[in-house]
Amino acid sequence: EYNITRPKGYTVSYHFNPDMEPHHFGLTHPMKPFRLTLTKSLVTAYGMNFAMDNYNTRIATYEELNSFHTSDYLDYLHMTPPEEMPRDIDNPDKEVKFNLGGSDCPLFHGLYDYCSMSAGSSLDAARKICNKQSDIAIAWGGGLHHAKKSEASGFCYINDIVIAILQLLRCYPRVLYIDIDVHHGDGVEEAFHSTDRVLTCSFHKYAPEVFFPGTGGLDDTGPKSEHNPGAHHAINVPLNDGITDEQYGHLFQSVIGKINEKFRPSVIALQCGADSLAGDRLGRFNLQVQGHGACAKFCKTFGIPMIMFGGGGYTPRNVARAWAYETSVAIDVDEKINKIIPEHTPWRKHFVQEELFPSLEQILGEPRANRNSQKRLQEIIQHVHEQLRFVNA
Ligand code: ZL4
Ligand code: CA
Ligand code: ZN
Repeated sequence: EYNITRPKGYTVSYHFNPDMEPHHFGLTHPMKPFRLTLTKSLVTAYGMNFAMDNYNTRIATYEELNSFHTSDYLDYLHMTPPEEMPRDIDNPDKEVKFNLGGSDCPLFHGLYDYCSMSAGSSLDAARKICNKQSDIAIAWGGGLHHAKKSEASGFCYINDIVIAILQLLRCYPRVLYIDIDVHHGDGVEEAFHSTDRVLTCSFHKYAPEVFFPGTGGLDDTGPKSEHNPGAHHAINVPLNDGITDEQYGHLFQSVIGKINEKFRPSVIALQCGADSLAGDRLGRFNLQVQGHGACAKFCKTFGIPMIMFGGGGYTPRNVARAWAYETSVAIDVDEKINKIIPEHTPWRKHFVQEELFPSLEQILGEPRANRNSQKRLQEIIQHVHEQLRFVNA
C-alpha cells in the first residue's frame, strides 16, 4: 500500500471535466476522449488525488474563446448543428468552411461544448497559476496545439493553449512553451510569432509532404523581419523515426537548458502529447514512459510555475500510463513508487512472481528502427545554440 502525501513547499492542481468523455469523433477516429477518464482513474487508483487540489473545471465562455478565435469562426462552430454542416467525405460537392467536417476534424454532437470544456480546463489551470494558488497545474484535457484563430486543424478546433498563455501573459513577463507531442506545435507557434514574450519550442517528427503538418524545420524560427520582436523566438527540433529515451533526453536537456539560461522564462507551458511514445497508433518515436516523463522532471528543476497540458496520444492505455506517471512526477512521489507506476496493473497483488509482469518495452511494443544519427542530433543542438544568441531576456 502506498501512502501518497502532499508535496512539501508547493501546490499541484489537477483540472478535469468528466463531461468530455461522452464525446465521440467517430468510431474509427484516432482521437478518443475516453483516455482522459482512463488517466484520471489510474491517478486515483494510486491515491495521487490526495496529494493535489482537484478541480472539476467549468466551460470556457464565448468571450474567453474569442480572446484568440474570430467571431466568424466561433459563430459557425456554435450555431451550425452537425446535420447541416458540410462534410467533405460524405458530400464531396459541398463547401467545407473553416476546415470543419473533414475526416481529421469531423463535426459531432456537442462539439462546441467539448471544445469549451477543453479550453475551460486549461484556462482554469492558467488562472490558478496566475493567482499563485497552484505551482504546477495539470490539464490533460487541453493541449490542442494545431487550431488556428479561424480554422480547425489536425483534431484541434479551439487552441486552449494559446488562450491559457494569453491569460498567463497578464501576470507574467515571459512564457516558455515546450511541445513534446510527435507533431509540430504550429498553431501555438504562429499565434505568438510577433512577440518576444513567448518563446515556443517544439520537438517533432519532421518529414514535409509525408507527416502532418509538414512545418517546423530547423530554419523555421519565426518571421525574420527586422522589426519583428518575435523573430528567433520559435525554436524547432525536427526529428526522424525511432528516437530513443537516451537521445531525446540529451537533446531536451541541452536545448531546454540553454533556452532557460537565455530566455529566463517566468512560467512554463508544457504540452505533453503522448503520441511520441513507442507503440502509438500515429506516432513514430520510441520513447518509453520514463523518457517522456523525464522532460517534465527536467522542467520541474527550474523551480518556476508550470502548466502541463495533454495533447495527442492514440493508444489510450499508454496515454493513461504516461500521464499518470507525469502526474506522479508533478507531486514528487517517492522514486520507488515512480518505478512501479508505469508497470501498473490493477490486479498486481494477485501475481506472485515478478516475471509475470511485462516490461515497459513489452507494454509499449516493438521498437521502431532508429533513424536519428548522433551526428545529426549534434548538428541540431549546435544550430539551436547559435539561434539562441539572438535571444536575451
Ligand atoms: C483519421 O481512421 O495527415 C480520421 C485520421 C478518421 C476514420 C475513417 C476515415 C478514414 C488517421 C488519421 C480516412 C482517414 C483519412 N478516421 C485521414 C492529410 C490527411 C487527410 C486526412 O496529436 N487523412 C491529413 C492529423 C493528420 C493528415 C494529425 C495530430 C493531432 C495532435 C494533437 C493530427 N492529418 C491524411 C489523413 C481514421 C483516421 C486515421 C490521421 N490524420 C493520421 N494523421 C492525421 O498533434 C492533438
Ligand atoms: Ca511537438
Ligand atoms: Zn500529435
